[in-house]
Amino acid sequence: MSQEHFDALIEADERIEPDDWMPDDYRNTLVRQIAQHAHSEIIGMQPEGEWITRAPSLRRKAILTAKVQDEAGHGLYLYGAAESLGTPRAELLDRLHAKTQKYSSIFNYPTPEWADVGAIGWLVDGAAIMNQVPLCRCSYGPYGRAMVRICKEESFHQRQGYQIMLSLSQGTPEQHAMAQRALDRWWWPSIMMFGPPDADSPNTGRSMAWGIKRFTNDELRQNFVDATVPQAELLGLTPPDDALVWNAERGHYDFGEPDWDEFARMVRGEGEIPDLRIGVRRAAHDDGDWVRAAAAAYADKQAARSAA
Ligand code: BYC
Repeated sequence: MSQEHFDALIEADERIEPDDWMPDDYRNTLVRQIAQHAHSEIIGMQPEGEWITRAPSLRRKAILTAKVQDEAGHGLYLYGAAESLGTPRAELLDRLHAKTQKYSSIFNYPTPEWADVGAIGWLVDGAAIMNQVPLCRCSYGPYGRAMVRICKEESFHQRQGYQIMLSLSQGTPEQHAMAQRALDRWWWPSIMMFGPPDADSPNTGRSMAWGIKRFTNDELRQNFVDATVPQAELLGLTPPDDALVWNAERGHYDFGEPDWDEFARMVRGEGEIPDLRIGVRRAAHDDGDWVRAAAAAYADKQAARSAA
Protein backbone atom coordinates (compact mmCIF):
# COMPACT_ATOMS: atom_id res chain seq x y z
CA MET A 1 0.00 0.00 0.00
CA SER A 2 1.38 3.35 -1.02
CA GLN A 3 0.58 6.83 -2.22
CA GLU A 4 0.42 5.39 -5.74
CA HIS A 5 -2.23 2.84 -4.75
CA PHE A 6 -4.20 5.52 -2.88
CA ASP A 7 -4.08 7.87 -5.88
CA ALA A 8 -5.24 5.05 -8.17
CA LEU A 9 -8.22 4.27 -5.93
CA ILE A 10 -9.22 7.95 -5.81
CA GLU A 11 -8.76 8.30 -9.57
CA ALA A 12 -10.98 5.24 -10.17
CA ASP A 13 -13.56 6.64 -7.72
CA GLU A 14 -13.20 3.57 -5.52
CA ARG A 15 -13.38 3.46 -1.75
CA ILE A 16 -10.58 3.85 0.76
CA GLU A 17 -11.02 1.47 3.71
CA PRO A 18 -9.55 1.75 7.24
CA ASP A 19 -6.66 -0.66 6.61
CA ASP A 20 -5.60 1.05 3.36
CA TRP A 21 -2.60 3.36 3.37
CA MET A 22 -3.71 7.00 3.20
CA PRO A 23 -1.89 10.35 3.38
CA ASP A 24 -1.87 11.99 6.83
CA ASP A 25 -3.68 15.05 5.45
CA TYR A 26 -6.52 12.87 4.10
CA ARG A 27 -6.84 11.13 7.47
CA ASN A 28 -6.72 14.42 9.41
CA THR A 29 -9.29 16.10 7.18
CA LEU A 30 -11.66 13.18 7.60
CA VAL A 31 -11.24 13.09 11.38
CA ARG A 32 -11.88 16.86 11.47
CA GLN A 33 -15.02 16.69 9.32
CA ILE A 34 -16.46 13.45 10.75
CA ALA A 35 -15.83 14.58 14.35
CA GLN A 36 -17.47 17.94 13.68
CA HIS A 37 -20.38 16.13 12.07
CA ALA A 38 -20.72 13.72 15.03
CA HIS A 39 -20.54 16.61 17.53
CA SER A 40 -23.27 18.42 15.53
CA GLU A 41 -25.59 15.44 15.82
CA ILE A 42 -25.04 15.22 19.59
CA ILE A 43 -25.23 18.95 20.33
CA GLY A 44 -28.14 19.17 17.85
CA MET A 45 -30.24 17.05 20.23
CA GLN A 46 -30.51 20.02 22.60
CA PRO A 47 -32.53 22.73 20.80
CA GLU A 48 -35.31 20.25 19.96
CA GLY A 49 -34.87 18.12 23.09
CA GLU A 50 -35.89 21.18 25.12
CA TRP A 51 -39.36 20.81 23.55
CA ILE A 52 -40.03 17.13 24.30
CA THR A 53 -41.92 17.83 27.53
CA ARG A 54 -43.72 20.81 25.99
CA ALA A 55 -44.76 19.36 22.61
CA PRO A 56 -48.50 19.99 22.14
CA SER A 57 -49.74 16.36 22.21
CA LEU A 58 -48.66 12.87 23.24
CA ARG A 59 -48.25 12.00 19.55
CA ARG A 60 -45.97 14.98 18.94
CA LYS A 61 -43.97 14.08 22.08
CA ALA A 62 -43.48 10.50 20.86
CA ILE A 63 -42.42 11.62 17.37
CA LEU A 64 -40.01 14.22 18.74
CA THR A 65 -38.49 11.75 21.22
CA ALA A 66 -37.85 9.31 18.34
CA LYS A 67 -36.29 12.05 16.23
CA VAL A 68 -33.96 13.24 18.98
CA GLN A 69 -32.96 9.62 19.69
CA ASP A 70 -32.15 9.19 15.99
CA GLU A 71 -29.69 12.11 16.27
CA ALA A 72 -27.91 10.30 19.13
CA GLY A 73 -27.67 7.23 16.89
CA HIS A 74 -26.19 9.33 14.06
CA GLY A 75 -23.57 10.64 16.46
CA LEU A 76 -22.64 7.07 17.42
CA TYR A 77 -22.24 5.85 13.81
CA LEU A 78 -20.10 8.89 13.06
CA TYR A 79 -17.87 8.53 16.15
CA GLY A 80 -17.48 4.90 15.01
CA ALA A 81 -16.38 6.07 11.53
CA ALA A 82 -13.88 8.49 13.11
CA GLU A 83 -12.56 5.73 15.41
CA SER A 84 -11.84 3.61 12.33
CA LEU A 85 -9.28 6.32 11.44
CA GLY A 86 -7.51 5.80 14.77
CA THR A 87 -8.99 8.53 16.97
CA PRO A 88 -10.92 7.16 19.98
CA ARG A 89 -14.38 8.53 20.74
CA ALA A 90 -13.32 9.55 24.28
CA GLU A 91 -10.63 11.78 22.80
CA LEU A 92 -13.06 13.40 20.37
CA LEU A 93 -15.54 14.08 23.17
CA ASP A 94 -12.74 15.65 25.25
CA ARG A 95 -12.02 17.97 22.30
CA LEU A 96 -15.70 18.90 22.00
CA HIS A 97 -15.94 19.62 25.73
CA ALA A 98 -12.73 21.69 25.60
CA LYS A 99 -14.17 23.60 22.59
CA THR A 100 -11.12 22.71 20.48
CA GLN A 101 -13.34 20.99 17.91
CA LYS A 102 -16.40 22.60 16.36
CA TYR A 103 -20.01 21.65 15.92
CA SER A 104 -22.38 23.18 13.38
CA SER A 105 -23.10 26.91 13.78
CA ILE A 106 -26.80 26.14 13.35
CA PHE A 107 -27.15 24.84 16.93
CA ASN A 108 -26.12 28.16 18.46
CA TYR A 109 -29.60 29.61 17.90
CA PRO A 110 -32.47 29.44 20.42
CA THR A 111 -35.84 27.65 20.06
CA PRO A 112 -38.27 29.96 21.90
CA GLU A 113 -41.48 28.69 20.22
CA TRP A 114 -42.97 25.31 19.23
CA ALA A 115 -42.82 26.27 15.54
CA ASP A 116 -39.01 26.29 15.84
CA VAL A 117 -39.18 22.48 16.11
CA GLY A 118 -41.04 22.44 12.78
CA ALA A 119 -38.58 24.87 11.21
CA ILE A 120 -35.57 22.80 12.37
CA GLY A 121 -37.01 19.64 10.85
CA TRP A 122 -37.99 21.35 7.61
CA LEU A 123 -34.97 23.62 7.10
CA VAL A 124 -32.08 22.26 9.19
CA ASP A 125 -32.73 18.59 8.40
CA GLY A 126 -33.54 19.67 4.83
CA ALA A 127 -30.15 21.40 4.57
CA ALA A 128 -28.50 18.38 6.18
CA ILE A 129 -30.00 16.06 3.55
CA MET A 130 -28.81 18.33 0.73
CA ASN A 131 -25.29 18.21 2.21
CA GLN A 132 -25.30 14.56 3.24
CA VAL A 133 -26.75 12.72 0.23
CA PRO A 134 -23.54 13.42 -1.75
CA LEU A 135 -21.53 12.34 1.32
CA CYS A 136 -22.98 8.81 0.82
CA ARG A 137 -20.50 8.70 -2.09
CA CYS A 138 -17.59 9.91 0.06
CA SER A 139 -14.33 8.19 -0.87
CA TYR A 140 -13.84 6.97 2.72
CA GLY A 141 -15.95 3.80 3.01
CA PRO A 142 -17.10 3.89 6.68
CA TYR A 143 -18.22 7.55 6.44
CA GLY A 144 -20.11 7.01 3.17
CA ARG A 145 -21.85 3.88 4.48
CA ALA A 146 -22.85 5.59 7.75
CA MET A 147 -24.41 8.38 5.69
CA VAL A 148 -26.77 6.03 3.86
CA ARG A 149 -28.78 5.16 6.96
CA ILE A 150 -28.46 8.68 8.36
CA CYS A 151 -29.96 10.16 5.18
CA LYS A 152 -32.94 7.80 5.34
CA GLU A 153 -33.67 8.94 8.89
CA GLU A 154 -33.07 12.60 8.03
CA SER A 155 -35.69 12.33 5.36
CA PHE A 156 -38.27 11.24 7.98
CA HIS A 157 -37.10 14.16 10.15
CA GLN A 158 -37.54 16.64 7.32
CA ARG A 159 -41.06 15.43 6.60
CA GLN A 160 -42.11 15.57 10.25
CA GLY A 161 -40.81 19.16 10.44
CA TYR A 162 -42.61 20.15 7.27
CA GLN A 163 -45.80 18.54 8.56
CA ILE A 164 -45.62 20.64 11.75
CA MET A 165 -45.14 23.76 9.61
CA LEU A 166 -48.06 22.72 7.39
CA SER A 167 -50.44 22.28 10.35
CA LEU A 168 -49.38 25.60 11.85
CA SER A 169 -49.49 27.56 8.60
CA GLN A 170 -53.00 26.21 7.88
CA GLY A 171 -54.10 26.76 11.48
CA THR A 172 -55.33 29.89 13.27
CA PRO A 173 -53.87 33.31 12.31
CA GLU A 174 -51.78 33.12 15.52
CA GLN A 175 -50.39 29.72 14.52
CA HIS A 176 -49.65 30.95 10.99
CA ALA A 177 -47.81 33.96 12.43
CA MET A 178 -45.79 31.67 14.74
CA ALA A 179 -44.76 29.56 11.71
CA GLN A 180 -43.65 32.72 9.86
CA ARG A 181 -41.60 33.86 12.91
CA ALA A 182 -39.84 30.48 12.97
CA LEU A 183 -39.05 30.74 9.24
CA ASP A 184 -37.71 34.26 9.87
CA ARG A 185 -35.43 32.92 12.62
CA TRP A 186 -34.11 29.79 10.83
CA TRP A 187 -33.86 30.85 7.17
CA TRP A 188 -30.50 32.63 7.25
CA PRO A 189 -28.83 30.28 9.76
CA SER A 190 -29.83 27.35 7.48
CA ILE A 191 -28.37 29.10 4.42
CA MET A 192 -25.12 29.67 6.36
CA MET A 193 -25.02 26.09 7.62
CA PHE A 194 -23.46 25.05 4.27
CA GLY A 195 -20.25 26.81 5.30
CA PRO A 196 -18.38 29.88 4.07
CA PRO A 197 -18.59 31.02 0.43
CA ASP A 198 -16.37 28.92 -1.84
CA ALA A 199 -13.88 31.78 -2.18
CA ASP A 200 -13.35 31.70 1.62
CA SER A 201 -13.46 27.92 2.07
CA PRO A 202 -9.91 26.66 2.65
CA ASN A 203 -10.84 22.95 2.65
CA THR A 204 -13.21 22.57 -0.31
CA GLY A 205 -10.66 22.27 -3.16
CA ARG A 206 -8.67 19.48 -1.54
CA SER A 207 -11.73 17.67 -0.19
CA MET A 208 -13.29 17.68 -3.68
CA ALA A 209 -10.07 16.35 -5.24
CA TRP A 210 -10.07 13.53 -2.67
CA GLY A 211 -13.73 12.68 -3.31
CA ILE A 212 -14.71 13.55 0.29
CA LYS A 213 -16.93 16.45 -0.80
CA ARG A 214 -18.76 16.07 -4.12
CA PHE A 215 -20.17 19.60 -4.36
CA THR A 216 -18.91 22.96 -3.13
CA ASN A 217 -20.57 24.87 -0.28
CA ASP A 218 -22.09 27.41 -2.71
CA GLU A 219 -23.44 24.73 -5.06
CA LEU A 220 -25.23 22.99 -2.19
CA ARG A 221 -26.51 26.31 -0.84
CA GLN A 222 -28.02 27.13 -4.23
CA ASN A 223 -29.63 23.68 -4.50
CA PHE A 224 -31.12 24.15 -1.04
CA VAL A 225 -32.62 27.55 -1.89
CA ASP A 226 -34.02 26.19 -5.18
CA ALA A 227 -35.66 23.23 -3.43
CA THR A 228 -36.95 25.15 -0.40
CA VAL A 229 -38.55 28.28 -1.85
CA PRO A 230 -41.42 26.33 -3.53
CA GLN A 231 -41.98 24.50 -0.23
CA ALA A 232 -42.31 27.87 1.56
CA GLU A 233 -44.79 29.00 -1.12
CA LEU A 234 -46.90 25.89 -0.49
CA LEU A 235 -46.97 26.82 3.20
CA GLY A 236 -47.99 30.40 2.36
CA LEU A 237 -44.86 31.64 4.17
CA THR A 238 -42.24 34.11 2.95
CA PRO A 239 -38.47 33.70 3.43
CA PRO A 240 -37.00 36.89 4.97
CA ASP A 241 -34.97 37.93 1.92
CA ASP A 242 -36.01 40.86 -0.32
CA ALA A 243 -33.45 39.83 -2.93
CA LEU A 244 -34.99 36.38 -3.39
CA VAL A 245 -36.23 36.11 -6.98
CA TRP A 246 -36.41 33.45 -9.71
CA ASN A 247 -33.76 34.02 -12.36
CA ALA A 248 -35.08 32.37 -15.54
CA GLU A 249 -31.78 32.86 -17.35
CA ARG A 250 -29.79 30.96 -14.72
CA GLY A 251 -32.62 28.53 -13.95
CA HIS A 252 -32.04 29.23 -10.25
CA TYR A 253 -33.24 31.58 -7.53
CA ASP A 254 -31.09 34.64 -6.87
CA PHE A 255 -30.80 35.40 -3.17
CA GLY A 256 -29.25 37.93 -0.81
CA GLU A 257 -25.93 37.84 1.00
CA PRO A 258 -25.99 36.18 4.44
CA ASP A 259 -24.45 37.98 7.42
CA TRP A 260 -21.05 36.30 7.32
CA ASP A 261 -19.88 38.19 10.44
CA GLU A 262 -22.70 36.56 12.38
CA PHE A 263 -21.68 33.19 10.90
CA ALA A 264 -18.08 33.72 12.05
CA ARG A 265 -19.28 34.55 15.58
CA MET A 266 -21.43 31.39 15.66
CA VAL A 267 -18.56 29.22 14.38
CA ARG A 268 -16.24 30.70 17.03
CA GLY A 269 -18.90 29.84 19.61
CA GLU A 270 -19.32 33.36 20.97
CA GLY A 271 -22.29 34.23 23.18
CA GLU A 272 -24.41 32.56 25.84
CA ILE A 273 -25.86 29.68 23.83
CA PRO A 274 -22.56 27.92 23.01
CA ASP A 275 -21.65 27.96 26.73
CA LEU A 276 -25.07 26.55 27.55
CA ARG A 277 -24.78 23.81 24.90
CA ILE A 278 -21.32 22.70 26.07
CA GLY A 279 -22.36 22.97 29.74
CA VAL A 280 -25.36 20.66 29.19
CA ARG A 281 -23.18 18.24 27.19
CA ARG A 282 -20.46 18.12 29.86
CA ALA A 283 -23.01 17.54 32.61
CA ALA A 284 -24.60 14.68 30.62
CA HIS A 285 -21.16 13.16 30.10
CA ASP A 286 -20.30 13.40 33.81
CA ASP A 287 -23.70 11.93 34.77
CA GLY A 288 -22.94 8.99 32.49
CA ASP A 289 -19.60 8.19 34.20
CA TRP A 290 -21.08 5.38 36.29
CA VAL A 291 -22.69 3.78 33.22
CA ARG A 292 -19.34 3.68 31.39
CA ALA A 293 -17.63 2.30 34.52
CA ALA A 294 -20.34 -0.37 34.98
CA ALA A 295 -20.19 -1.38 31.29
CA ALA A 296 -16.38 -1.69 31.47
CA ALA A 297 -16.56 -3.73 34.72
CA TYR A 298 -19.16 -6.03 33.13
CA ALA A 299 -17.03 -6.50 29.99
CA ASP A 300 -13.97 -7.30 32.17
CA LYS A 301 -15.99 -9.87 34.16
CA GLN A 302 -17.26 -11.54 30.97
CA ALA A 303 -13.74 -11.63 29.52
CA ALA A 304 -12.35 -13.16 32.75
CA ARG A 305 -15.15 -15.78 32.73
CA SER A 306 -14.52 -16.82 29.16
CA ALA A 307 -10.75 -16.96 29.80
CA ALA A 308 -11.30 -19.27 32.85
N1 BYC B 1 -20.57 25.44 11.43
O1 BYC B 1 -13.31 25.06 4.37
P1 BYC B 1 -14.70 24.89 4.89
C1 BYC B 1 -27.90 17.62 11.69
C2 BYC B 1 -15.85 25.55 9.45
S1 BYC B 1 -26.26 17.76 12.11
C3 BYC B 1 -19.38 25.41 12.06
O2 BYC B 1 -15.81 25.10 3.93
P2 BYC B 1 -15.30 22.04 5.06
C4 BYC B 1 -28.92 17.69 12.71
C5 BYC B 1 -15.10 24.36 8.90
O3 BYC B 1 -15.16 23.25 9.78
C6 BYC B 1 -25.41 17.65 10.59
N2 BYC B 1 -18.19 25.42 11.41
O4 BYC B 1 -14.82 23.45 5.61
C7 BYC B 1 -28.65 17.27 14.01
C8 BYC B 1 -13.71 24.93 8.75
O5 BYC B 1 -13.08 25.03 10.02
P3 BYC B 1 -11.96 23.97 10.52
C9 BYC B 1 -24.40 18.72 10.41
C10 BYC B 1 -18.25 25.45 10.06
O6 BYC B 1 -15.11 21.05 6.13
C11 BYC B 1 -29.61 17.42 15.01
C12 BYC B 1 -13.99 26.37 8.33
O7 BYC B 1 -15.30 26.67 8.78
N3 BYC B 1 -23.80 18.48 9.11
O8 BYC B 1 -28.17 17.46 10.53
O9 BYC B 1 -14.68 21.77 3.74
C13 BYC B 1 -30.86 17.98 14.71
C14 BYC B 1 -13.88 26.55 6.84
O10 BYC B 1 -14.93 25.86 6.12
C15 BYC B 1 -19.46 25.44 9.35
C16 BYC B 1 -22.48 18.28 8.95
O11 BYC B 1 -21.71 18.33 9.88
C17 BYC B 1 -20.66 25.44 10.08
N4 BYC B 1 -21.86 25.50 9.50
O12 BYC B 1 -16.86 22.26 4.77
C18 BYC B 1 -31.15 18.37 13.40
C19 BYC B 1 -22.04 17.96 7.55
N5 BYC B 1 -19.17 25.46 8.04
O13 BYC B 1 -12.69 22.63 10.67
C20 BYC B 1 -30.18 18.20 12.39
C21 BYC B 1 -20.61 17.45 7.43
C22 BYC B 1 -17.84 25.49 7.92
O14 BYC B 1 -10.95 23.92 9.42
N6 BYC B 1 -19.68 18.52 7.20
N7 BYC B 1 -17.28 25.48 9.15
O15 BYC B 1 -11.46 24.52 11.81
C23 BYC B 1 -19.45 19.10 5.99
O16 BYC B 1 -20.07 18.74 5.00
C24 BYC B 1 -18.38 20.13 5.89
O17 BYC B 1 -17.53 20.00 6.99
C25 BYC B 1 -18.94 21.58 5.82
C26 BYC B 1 -17.76 22.57 5.82
C27 BYC B 1 -19.72 21.76 4.52
C28 BYC B 1 -19.84 21.92 7.00
